[in-house]
Amino acid sequence: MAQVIRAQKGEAIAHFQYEGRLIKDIPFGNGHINDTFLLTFEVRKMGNMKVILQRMNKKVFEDPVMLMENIMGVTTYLRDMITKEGGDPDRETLNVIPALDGKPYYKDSFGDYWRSYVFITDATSFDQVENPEQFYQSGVAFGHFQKLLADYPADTLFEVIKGFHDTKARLEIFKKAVQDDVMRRAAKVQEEIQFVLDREELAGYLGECQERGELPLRVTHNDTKLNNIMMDNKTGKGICVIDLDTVMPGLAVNDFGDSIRFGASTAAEDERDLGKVSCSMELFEAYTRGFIEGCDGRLTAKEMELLPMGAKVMTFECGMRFLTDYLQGDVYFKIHREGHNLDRCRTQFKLVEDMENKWEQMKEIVSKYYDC
Ligand code: ADP
Ligand code: GN1
Ligand code: MG
Repeated sequence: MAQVIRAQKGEAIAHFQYEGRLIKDIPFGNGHINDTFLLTFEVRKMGNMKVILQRMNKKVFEDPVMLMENIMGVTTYLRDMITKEGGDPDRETLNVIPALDGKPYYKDSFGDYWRSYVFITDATSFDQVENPEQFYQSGVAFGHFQKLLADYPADTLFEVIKGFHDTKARLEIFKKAVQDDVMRRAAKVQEEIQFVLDREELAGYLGECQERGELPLRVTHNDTKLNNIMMDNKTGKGICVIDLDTVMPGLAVNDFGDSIRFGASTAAEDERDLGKVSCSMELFEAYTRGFIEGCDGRLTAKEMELLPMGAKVMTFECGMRFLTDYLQGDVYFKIHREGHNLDRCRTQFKLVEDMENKWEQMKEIVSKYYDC
């Protein structure tokens, strides 16, 4: 986060509708995309107020204004739905703090866009699952999120990143990165490159199902990692789905799959000791049960059937994206050490292999919940 110039952040802070005196400002969270800060303000006798301030990643998000329009649309809708359900909309969805001019973002003099959210207190986002119950709860919350947005007018959503989960298109980008080999790294990763080429057919699988009308396009989150959900410290429930940058029309099986690739792994996404990495069937089952419950009957039989495929394809796609970024010189995902993206790619491919070995078991687990 060293690249965030203090003056730049200071300028942004001065342009939001904050109250009180800033007493603490620290980098926050483990996201790979935005620069996130936790600010604490002392508001006279009312005590301290915490907010999240983010510099949006301008390489990743080419149109932050439209992105914020999506987020305003979705969070306003969610507030309404949560209120109708008797929930607490101040805690159960993101709440945008406007800039002084009333806009949901501030554009600084360096051309960077900033936004701010109310900090969700007494809740935690986890980088690794601690127990199956916790993963089950995150499944309920992501499934419920999908249910809440089931009738949201999908055609009003701007496509923030074109072809975000178009695995086939990502395969082509990967092949070009191998061919261009701008960092001269391809020779070192022949085994990983071959891993992708041996599984090319995976890339087109879900897209083709959708084209044939077998899978419906829904409003989906598209980045359902465990650390994109706040878990309530007291109840242990998934209280709020965050990181709404990529809410777009997509496939429910991909939302399911992205959670599995991150949360059902027995190790961290960037673990170097691959001996520690596997796809836990206990965790897979816990999430499956929670997600299906949260979706509350909205999933079609075909979607149910393809949940394991969603897990395999999302893990394959993510590994391929990490490898592409490694080959391109680490221009997309934030890295914290040399070879970080390669380490991440290797855990994903190890998981894909493990899923291939456990394929029948994964299908059996899903079929147990068909009638929920
Ligand atoms: P990125 O796109 O970089 O992943 P996120 O929006 O997910 O950015 O934010 C990064 C981290 O910041 C999250 O994983 C979470 O820990 C924390 N965070 C983000 N928004 C909030 C919020 N409103 N309240 C509390 N923590 C938050
Ligand atoms: C990024 O923003 P974050 O860290 O929650 C990425 C996801 C990847 C994930 C891999 C906008 O998620 O697509 O699956 O890293 N988000 C974007 O950990 O590209
Ligand atoms: Mg995130």
